[in-house]
Amino acid sequence: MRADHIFTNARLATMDATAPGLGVIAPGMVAQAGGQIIYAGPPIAMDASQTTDCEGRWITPGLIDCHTHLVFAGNRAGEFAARLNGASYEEIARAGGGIKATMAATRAASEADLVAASQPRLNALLAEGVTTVEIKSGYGLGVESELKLLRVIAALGRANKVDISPSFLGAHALPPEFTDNRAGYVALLCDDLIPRIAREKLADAVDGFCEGIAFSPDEIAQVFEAATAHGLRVRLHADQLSNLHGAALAARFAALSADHLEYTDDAGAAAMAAAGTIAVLLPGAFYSLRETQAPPVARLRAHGVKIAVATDLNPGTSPLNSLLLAMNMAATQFRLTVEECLLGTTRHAAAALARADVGVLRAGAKCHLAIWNIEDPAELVSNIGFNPLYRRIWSPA
Ligand code: DI6
Ligand code: FE
Repeated sequence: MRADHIFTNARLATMDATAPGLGVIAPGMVAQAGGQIIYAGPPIAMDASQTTDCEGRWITPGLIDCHTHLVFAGNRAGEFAARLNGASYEEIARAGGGIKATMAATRAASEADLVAASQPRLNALLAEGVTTVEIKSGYGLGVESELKLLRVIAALGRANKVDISPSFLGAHALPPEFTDNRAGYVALLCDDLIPRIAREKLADAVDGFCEGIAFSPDEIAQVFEAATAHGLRVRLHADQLSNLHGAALAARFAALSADHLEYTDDAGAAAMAAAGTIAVLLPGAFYSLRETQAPPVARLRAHGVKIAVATDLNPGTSPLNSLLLAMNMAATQFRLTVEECLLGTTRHAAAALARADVGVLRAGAKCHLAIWNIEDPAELVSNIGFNPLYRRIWSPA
């Protein structure tokens, strides 16, 4: 076996499901050929065109942020201040702020403006060893403006050494021009945008915001019927601010993930387990909104629901531009274990994106690596505001 590049003298946290815990192999090595891992295991002799001596450093799979809204214009710092003065997120949204405020700024921005505004946010994630990012539309809320966002997301994928997983989130908020015609907007999503997005392969999945200030379970079901009819998987912002049984609705459509879940009940957790739907926990929104009801982690564990952790990077509820800090928050705010946090930003996050070729160090996976200046993988969760990345390896398809 000959490799293009081998990474020797390392300690591996493979995240391999066939091994317990983090799948630690120490000492270990990783071999890459043609952009794929051809070997991850104890040191063996192997010819290679290039060798990197990792000097005992830890190697994990490149991290995966499986839930972001990082393409947007403007900022909502003023709303943050208003919430500190007692206004609620819902009150601000019902008064025309929130998502609609960012919609106005995003509609006014050109594709070039949006790429330029989003690139620094993406850079910050990549600087922390992230090699795969899910990015949602959802701030256009109209045909051309949503297509513009999906084009910007595709442009970011072409311009950066990163795997991008685009999601269509037209069902994020009701745009002002449809205030008196909810059914008309839902029909626009189902009959115009989703067929076109599926045809032009502009998104891998369709997302929705099932909440009193957004879309009802019935409206989301219509959107998900259309997505399914056009061969697109679904994911859902579910039970974030109230229990509308969004988790069970997501499971009914075999959703890749149900996200937030602060108000999900036991029936929702059981339905997710039966459907294999990943629970994506978003501590940035919980923290920024100063929520008090944490997701039902014990119920999710009891039912065997796989848990992922993401930034939910967005200008309103979660202006959190650090996946490392998101892991720390998930541990301290939601009491996830270190192992749950690390699996939650690797193997389980990959499952939320229907990717089996990232998030794990094993032969056949893409060679996306993060090499760390740490003595213990737990440092990736315990650190607050410190980035121990030594080197990020991303391999083109
Ligand atoms: N839930 C959230 O927390 C974000 N979207 C969603 O459905 C909020 C997005 C924003 O406030 O801009
Ligand atoms: Fe979100």
